[in-house]
Amino acid sequence: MGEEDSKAGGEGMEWYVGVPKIELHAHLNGSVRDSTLLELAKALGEKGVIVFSDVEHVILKNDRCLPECFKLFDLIRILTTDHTTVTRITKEVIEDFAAENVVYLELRTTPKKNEAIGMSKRSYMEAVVEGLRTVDAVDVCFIPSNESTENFSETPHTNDAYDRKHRRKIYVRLLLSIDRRETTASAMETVQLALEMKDLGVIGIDLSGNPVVGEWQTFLPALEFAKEQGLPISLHCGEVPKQKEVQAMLEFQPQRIGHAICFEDEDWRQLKLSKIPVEICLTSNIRTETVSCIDDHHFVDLYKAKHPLILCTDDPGVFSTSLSQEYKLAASTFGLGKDEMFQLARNAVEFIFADDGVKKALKEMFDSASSMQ
Ligand code: 6MZ
Repeated sequence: MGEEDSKAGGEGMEWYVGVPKIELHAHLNGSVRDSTLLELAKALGEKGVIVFSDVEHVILKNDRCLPECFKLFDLIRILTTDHTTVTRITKEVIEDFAAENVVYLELRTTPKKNEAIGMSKRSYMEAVVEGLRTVDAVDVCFIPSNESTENFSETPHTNDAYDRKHRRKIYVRLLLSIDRRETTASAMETVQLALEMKDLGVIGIDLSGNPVVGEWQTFLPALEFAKEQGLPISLHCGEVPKQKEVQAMLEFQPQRIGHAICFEDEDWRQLKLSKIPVEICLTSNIRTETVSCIDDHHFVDLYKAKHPLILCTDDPGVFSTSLSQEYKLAASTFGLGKDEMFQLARNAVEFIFADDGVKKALKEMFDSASSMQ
């Protein structure tokens, strides 16, 4: 697709790490470092809650089909679901994304209840927000009302201002996920919570979870309520063949969809007409074998059709990837040049759920980065 002499696929990782990037499809519990999972598993092993040797190889395994992924998510849930750990993993995940120059992150997570330890969906989310507050390696902007005067290109006048400007900065917004195992009432509770936490960076709703589980009709009332209330929605769509559901999801007109794999010709036609942006997760699709071979990935068709696309990681911990690696993979597989990759990263600004003030700040930052390319 690109000119031979400007191919980015041949660049080292440094270029992909250095380029500013926007991540719009990352699940919190799918982004946990292996080292943290192993440490948590060891601690629970010592308490006799799990047998460490039974889970160690599960955590370290690299290739997982889709059903195996959901078994791993159940294990991760056991390891991470207490308030202190939720705060810790949130902090680490933000630091990891910021370290590879992700400048805007929409992190999604499923609010969880665990009565045995006094955890409600709200207290789970408060622990996530606490994680955002405790990040110290980077400035985290997540409270919308604090951001109006901040931008990436502020001119420094004093040493303090100079230090502030040169600290790494990341905008973070949260999407609350509805798990496909949930009931209508539970999904509704999540949407209500999202509305109540808008001032704390919660910006939208995601529908995810094992795609073979649950019925669209179960979640529809909550999703319609979210839509009425003006909450943007991203749906996991077509991860497995379920044509009726894909049709219903496209008719619902969410703000974005994730994956878009098992589509019939008519679905592709409708998707392209709709211009609904697609969150593309290359490594995830290959590892879970939902796409048979990367050369056949629908990225190519959608990219050629100039359909709105965003490269994302899905679960960088579970799939041992990073956003920089996803960019490198796309460039080398599809023959995209540096300019095309930079443009792909910049285009994502249009599809974020945050407001125009954040979009403006991000565009300025991309513009100043482009002059340094
Ligand atoms: C569908 C996925 C997913 O919410 O506990 N999740 N749902 N398809 C995928 N592709 C592989 N990857 C992750 O993060 C983990 C949860 O995100 C959803 C699943 O519900 C998983 O349990 P949180 O932070």
